[in-house]
Amino acid sequence: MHIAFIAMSGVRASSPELNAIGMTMPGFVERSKVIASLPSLGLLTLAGMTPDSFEISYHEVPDLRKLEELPVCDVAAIASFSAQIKDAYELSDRYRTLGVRTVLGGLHVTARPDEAARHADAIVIGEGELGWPQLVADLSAGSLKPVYAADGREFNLADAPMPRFDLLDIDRYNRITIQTQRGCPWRCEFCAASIRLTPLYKIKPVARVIDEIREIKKLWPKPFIEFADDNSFVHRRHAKELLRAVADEDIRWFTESDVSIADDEELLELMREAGCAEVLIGLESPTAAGIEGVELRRNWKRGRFDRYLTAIERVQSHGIAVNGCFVLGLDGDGPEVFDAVADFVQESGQFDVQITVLTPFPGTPMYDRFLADGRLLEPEAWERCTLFDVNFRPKHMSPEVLQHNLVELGRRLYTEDERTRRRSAFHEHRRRYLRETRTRRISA
Ligand code: B12
Repeated sequence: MHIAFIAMSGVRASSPELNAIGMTMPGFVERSKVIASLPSLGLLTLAGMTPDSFEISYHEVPDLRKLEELPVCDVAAIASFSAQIKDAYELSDRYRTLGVRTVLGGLHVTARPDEAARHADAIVIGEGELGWPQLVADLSAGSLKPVYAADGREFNLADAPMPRFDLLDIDRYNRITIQTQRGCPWRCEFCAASIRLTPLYKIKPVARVIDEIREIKKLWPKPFIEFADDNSFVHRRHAKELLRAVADEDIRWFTESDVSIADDEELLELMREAGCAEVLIGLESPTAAGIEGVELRRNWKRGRFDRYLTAIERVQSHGIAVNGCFVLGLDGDGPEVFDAVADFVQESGQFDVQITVLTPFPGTPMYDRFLADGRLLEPEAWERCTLFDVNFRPKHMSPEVLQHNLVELGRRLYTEDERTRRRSAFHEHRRRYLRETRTRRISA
């Protein structure tokens, strides 16, 4: 029996204005090209749990309209996030008319299982590793069930399978993803990432992570790796053990973490020595009013806000570039936020900046609140869940003003000059740190 693992991939935006700018601005183009070529780690992981008795293959569908032929298979296991889920449904429906059975899973399916079940022979809700072994056993036994749910069970990352990186045409990728942790201690109201799969903060044993890196290096000797983590290094002991081990692997890598990494000089030094090139940090808003209440557990990000600038300098002084992310359209922010982001980026000296619009993803408290308040423009327009398309009524501006000013701010932030200025600000942070360290050493 042949299982085809098919990822709806590629990055997109619906707004024509944004698509126009995206194609011209160097900074914007570069970022989307980088992330667009990431493989689906979710599917490669499930492929790693599939018995050898199955024939398997891996495919990516950046644009369903351009897909000439459906990959030949007996079972299609299809992955997508919300933005492309309708394409995933259409692809699944087409397979089923041809008598091919289909399986859907992932963040969106977990948030909208009833909707997804209408388009598949089986759905997997929650962490895929929990449902997949039973699903493939049922496929072999000819007793496939419609739903495989986690039902409160938690997958232990110590049992994580080796993702099937060997299924990839490695030259197509400028980064490969591995996951060192899952979950996050914080509860940002809009977050639609792995906290929607597990309420826990889970770590993968260091030896397993190193095994995965070595598996990738068999295909790509000097890889650039993206940790598909939502918040690396929260567990400090695990983090430092991991970084000491990664340092011996001679790789360069990128990850996402919260701003508290700046508190720990030893951690920053270990990140640098382990080859960390850039860390993406969710700053969310350049204003105290904007960040107020975003993190639901204990307003944690508001508590860190006053130290954002120091934190960025401290991380960059260790030669680690910071990509600070801002979410535009938060309830505490008005039309002044666009200038505030530009001013903050200027003052912070951060190396890179990512701007997205507040996006009420299904399965998030924010989606439910906006739905209840009648603030969603089109409640089920999942194709607008791109992080770049406005799909709600902001509190202090119109949707049109938000959409237009996102593009205008993109024009200001992603010019060649701005990128050059940011690059030299980043290097200045490092030079200043080295100068101070030297002076301290001499005067000691
Ligand atoms: C890598 C990545 C990508 C890659 C994806 C690679 C690919 N080919 O699929 C690319 C660059 C293509 C991408 C594109 C986009 N992305 Co993106 N991306 C990520 C990132 C950084 C890591 C995801 C990851 O690898 N997680 C690790 C794996 C192991 O977890 P997983 O995918 O959830 O898979 C597990 C389960 O969900 C389940 N599962 C998943 N798929 C399937 C399928 C089946 C059949 C089964 C049984 C189980 C199953 O099993 C897996 C193991 O437990 C996350 C941020 C983050 N840190 O999570 C954002 C993230 C997932 N992306 C996001 C968004 C918005 C986008 C874009 C819309 C951006 C854009 N404007 O184009 C597009 C959407 C494309 C689409 N298909 O819909 C949002 C998604 C929110 C949501 N709920 O929809 C996230 C959470 C970022 C954010 N901050 O909000 N992205």
